[in-house]
Amino acid sequence: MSVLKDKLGKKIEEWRPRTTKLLKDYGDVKVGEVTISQVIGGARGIKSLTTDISYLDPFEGIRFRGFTIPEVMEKLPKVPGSEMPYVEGFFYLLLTGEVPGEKEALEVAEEFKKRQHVPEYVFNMLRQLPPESHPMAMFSAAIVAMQSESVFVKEYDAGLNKMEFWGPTYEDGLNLLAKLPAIAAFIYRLKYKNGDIIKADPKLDMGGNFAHMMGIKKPYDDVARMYFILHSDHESGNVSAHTGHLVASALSDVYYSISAMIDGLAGPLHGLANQEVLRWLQGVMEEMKGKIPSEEEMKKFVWDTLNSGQVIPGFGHAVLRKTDPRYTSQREFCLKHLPDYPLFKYVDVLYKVTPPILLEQGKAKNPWPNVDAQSGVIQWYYGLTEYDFYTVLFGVGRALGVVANIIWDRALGYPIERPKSITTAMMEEIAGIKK
Ligand code: AMX
Repeated sequence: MSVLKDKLGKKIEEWRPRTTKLLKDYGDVKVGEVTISQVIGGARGIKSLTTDISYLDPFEGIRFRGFTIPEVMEKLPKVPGSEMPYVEGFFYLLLTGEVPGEKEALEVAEEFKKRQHVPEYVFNMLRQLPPESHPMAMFSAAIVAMQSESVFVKEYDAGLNKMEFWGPTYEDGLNLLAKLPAIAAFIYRLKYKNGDIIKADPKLDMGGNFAHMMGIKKPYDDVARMYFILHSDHESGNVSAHTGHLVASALSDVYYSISAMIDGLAGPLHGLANQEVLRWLQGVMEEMKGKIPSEEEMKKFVWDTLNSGQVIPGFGHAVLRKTDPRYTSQREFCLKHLPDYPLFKYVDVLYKVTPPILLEQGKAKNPWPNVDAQSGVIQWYYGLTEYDFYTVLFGVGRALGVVANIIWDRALGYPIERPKSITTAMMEEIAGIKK
């Protein structure tokens, strides 16, 4: 058994009694109340999910296994010659809650390498899709196409004990994660580089190999590592994470669950916002004929968008009530590597003018920028200007967190998810509205 799986097995054995005790002895203890605005309003803020992989504080932002983003970047072992940690080491942290040493990170990297071969039928299938297919549709299709590879399905069909479900889920999860960079890079090269595919380099780590297969030089390997880590997890109620968990709760395997997760991420209010930000900024750039707008000029673009009934992409959040630390990390990267890049200056002016305008408009509960406001600029700077590909990068990262969650879902025996609906008439009655 691999070091990671062995360690995880021990953690699971230690953890199970905690969940069992809560359920058995404290199952009736209330954790909150539900209001009509929450029922109509997308279940916002209802505490009805549990995960130990990450926690999102509205004012502090995300913590992965208790660590802030700067702590993660500082504590995890770095790829030699790079500023950023091994993505594989970060996955070890997400799964086990322990910071790996270099030895453990390298062992996970080896595990991924062993599993990275993508079956040829996936590439053949992608080649058959219409050329106008969105990269997210291609990505989702490629993942679900591999469903017949599921180890979980084979073992389940052979009569697997419920306590053992997590083992083959782990195998499926690692098999899939290891293949995602090659699939993503294939989609990119097929769609935008005339199908000129670059083969994987077995010597490289996940981030390094991805940059290599994309055909983008250093320090894009570090951009890839940073990007996958930052986008990995945001507790479990956001659309992509929740979709992955929900589908997996029916004991659908990791391929079905992650494909569905990708579909949720593809919406403009969620992952697609990073593409929308770039599209919006390009519109401003065209109107400004490339000149950096003054704050007054930028204010006009923002108000015009709001007055035409559209959202400002990259701003606002359902949980956060401050600037997203994922935005801040990427901003720091920009300040270090591309401080004078015109598109970064645009984002900077946008950052200055938008929050006060959203406050003045008085609708958005959070006027501050989220992860998506900054990420496209970095990609653009390193030559990845095909912005409808950006959400695929988000998807590779998000899969790390969702796979970790699904493995733990199976380990702790979380049941099929099934919230209850009520009718409008029932709510009117609860509210005491007289007919
Ligand atoms: N621009 C304009 N209006 C906004 C806004 C923004 N950036 N953010 C929120 N609002 C509006 C909402 O549309 C809503 O208007 P309504 O009352 O007319 O329906 C009102 O403010 C209240 O919304 P909210 O409670 O503050 O936000 P929410 O929880 O309903 O939605 C989010 C959160 C992210 C979908 C929303 O802020 C938004 O649309 N932002 C722009 C798109 C974006 O950046 N999405 C990416 C989020 C991060 C991610 O998942 N990748």
